This record gives sequence, C-alpha cells and structure tokens, in this order.
Amino acid sequence: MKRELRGAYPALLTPFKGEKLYEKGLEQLLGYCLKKGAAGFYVGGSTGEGFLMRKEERIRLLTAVKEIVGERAALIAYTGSLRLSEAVELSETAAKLGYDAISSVPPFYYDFGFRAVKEYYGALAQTGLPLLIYSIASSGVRLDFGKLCELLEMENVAGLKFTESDFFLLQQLKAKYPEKIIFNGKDEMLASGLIAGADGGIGSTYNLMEDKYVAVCDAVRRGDAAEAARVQASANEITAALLRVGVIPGLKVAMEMVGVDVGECLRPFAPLTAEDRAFLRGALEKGGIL
Ligand code: MN9
Repeated sequence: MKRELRGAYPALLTPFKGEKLYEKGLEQLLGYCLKKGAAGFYVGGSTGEGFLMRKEERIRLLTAVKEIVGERAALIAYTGSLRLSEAVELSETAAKLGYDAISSVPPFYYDFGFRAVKEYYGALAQTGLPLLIYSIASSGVRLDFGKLCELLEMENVAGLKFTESDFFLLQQLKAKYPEKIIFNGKDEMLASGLIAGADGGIGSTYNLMEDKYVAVCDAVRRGDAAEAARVQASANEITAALLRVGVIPGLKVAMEMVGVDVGECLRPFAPLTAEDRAFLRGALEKGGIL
C-alpha cells in the first residue's frame, strides 16, 4: 500500500449542476476539506451519489478528483455496482488512475447469498488495489462476525468501512485482525468507534466539519476522552439537523451557506423546502458554523 489509510476522510459530496458534474465546485470542495486537515477522501460512494451515476460519469469523477488532489491526500474509490463486470471495470480504472484503495457494499437487492458476495469481493480484490469491505445496514445485506472474518481473511482485503453501531463487533474484529484497517462510518458515533479500535472515520458530514472530526481523532489518540466527547457532541448538533432535513441534500445546502457551491443533488433527491433551509440555517448559526 502506497499510503497509510487512517484519520478522518470526507465521504466526498459530488457537485452537480443541471445533473452534470460541476468541476469548479469539486475543486472548491476539495480545497475546503484539505484546508481543514483532510488526509484522504472516499470518492463516489453513497454520499457522492455514486448509486445514481452512470459508469462514464463515475469514471469522470474519479479522474477529476485525482487530477485535483494529486499526491496531497489518500484516495479511496467507491467502485461497487450490482453488475460485477462494471464494478471490476471501475476498480481497474481506479488502479490506473493511481487511487490508494477501492471499496464497495456487498451486492444487494437480490438475495444473492454469501457465496456470491464472497466471489464478488474476490473479483474486486484481484484488480490491483487494496479493498475495503463496506458494511452498512441500509444495503440490506447483513454481515455478521463470522462472515466479516471470512471476508477480511481474503487476499488483498485491507479492511472495512463499518457503518454500524455495534462497537462490540468492531472491537472484536480489530482484536482479531489488528493489521486490518477499520473506518468508523457513522459520523455521530466516531468517538465511540475510535475507542472501540477504529483507525479513523469516513463520513458525509466531514465535508462540512472536517476540522471537528480531525479533532476527535486527535483527542482519542492522546487519550483525552472528555475532549473527544465534547467535540463529538458539538458536531452531533449539526448532524441531528442534517438528519432531520435529509443528510445529502441538506449537506449540499449547508456547503452553499458556508460559501462552497456544490450545486444540487441528482433526482430523485428532492430539494429542501424553504422551511427546511431556514431550520438548517438556524442550526448552523447556533452551532457556530455560520
Ligand atoms: O457512511 C454515511 N452514511 C451514508 C457514511 O451516507 C449512508 C454517514 O456519514 C452518515 O451519513 C452520517 C449521518 O447519519 O453518519
């Protein structure tokens, strides 16, 4: 692996204008996060609306991000697709572009069964880059301790993005595989995930509050749990407001409010209502973001 994967990585929003990738906004957003201490990015995943994008657009996004970031941060490409051949093609593209790792949720919607899930990850793991398994309840695919162990033991599987709240499970995995990288995925519980043994976090609200998550990571590393809890709680006030209006469309509006124009979400995401905008502005003001 070229670069150490740890710390607080934004699950990068993808700026769109008129349903087209908005590269100027992308450059601004990356600059904003880098300035606040981002050591890496997770590109084109759920937060990046990767599930709504065509393959060609996803390749354009991966290309543009690498061009802008260069060697300044680690880059993890979300390369998953229900179509295995497409996921393989995207993973090969990420390797050619010079990404540091790839990641995907298990194949979902159809009940493919665990053998198919293992074969899917096995195929991605053979495309050249270290692979991070992505466990998230909303995929509908439940990966329990035994299954996660089987996946983590596969060749070229570097670790796991753990968007779950069972920190006993996280701790047991880290204890069994100390060399595997585990990223906490629920922003509102980063401090707890780190205390359970996570190496860092990846999340949507990091686009807006990267500095706070860097501070949580630093505090836990220093053993200052009180400070970690304090900063976590201040981020959570904003996250709670974002959850109320819808995290991804809400984040895009919040970014605009702090002066980073990342455009709007792809449909079917609905734009925020005037009431929701006002509510969000109030929360950002109260939280000291505005
Ligand atoms: O894993 C994100 N999950 C999704 C990353 O995008 C589905 C999180 O960052 C959440 O958006 C965040 C708010 O619940 O924790």
